[in-house]
Amino acid sequence: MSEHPHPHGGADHADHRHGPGADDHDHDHDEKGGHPHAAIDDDSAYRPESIVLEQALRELLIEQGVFSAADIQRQIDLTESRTPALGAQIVARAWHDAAFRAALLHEARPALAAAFGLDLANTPELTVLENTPQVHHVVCCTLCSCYPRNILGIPPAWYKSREYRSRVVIEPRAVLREFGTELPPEREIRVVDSTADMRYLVIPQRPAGTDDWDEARLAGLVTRDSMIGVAQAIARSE
Ligand SMILES: [Co+2]
Repeated sequence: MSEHPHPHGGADHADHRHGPGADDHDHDHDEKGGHPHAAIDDDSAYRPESIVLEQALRELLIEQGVFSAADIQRQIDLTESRTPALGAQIVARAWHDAAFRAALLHEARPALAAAFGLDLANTPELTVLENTPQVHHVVCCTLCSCYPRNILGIPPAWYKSREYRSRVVIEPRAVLREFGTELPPEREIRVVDSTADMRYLVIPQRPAGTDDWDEARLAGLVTRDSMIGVAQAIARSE
């Protein structure tokens, strides 16, 4: 595949498992923003089963008072307000502050609540993994598109593609190479599979020559892809 494997078709999410509650769910709302639940007009006769089921379930849960349409909109707005810039700040802090890094690796959600004021209590468990000279972690969701949206925002299209989801677990080294990431043959690659109950964030290796950098400058080296593990952090330019 090229750097960005072809995007998935709409039916990719038919198997989707939602976590409990409305938080951090994975199915694709309108990624362009706007009104994700615009009335279905009949311009297109084709509606995938997953769309029909989602609407039916959502309407039922609203009708039963489990949550309101406004709750859903609020959660969508929150998710869409999150971008990889937040993840980059978190990684930069972890590089810079050994105590925070240890707390983050030990139990991510309380560490993030304390250091960044993030309320992740009702979101899926988050595990932070650290890339080292010995081990490189790569994140995927083999089932659908589970992703730490509360930290990184909306996942890229390739992350949700069937090609990425299936190939990265079988031949991670080859997939990484297609992203331009060449790892030494002796480095172990661990692929972790996200689920409705567990999300992952990768701390990439800190680039050499940045020992005296402050957090803001370090954050500029942390890309979205490096926090998924398909890339390394940007090397310091001389
Ligand atoms: Co998933």
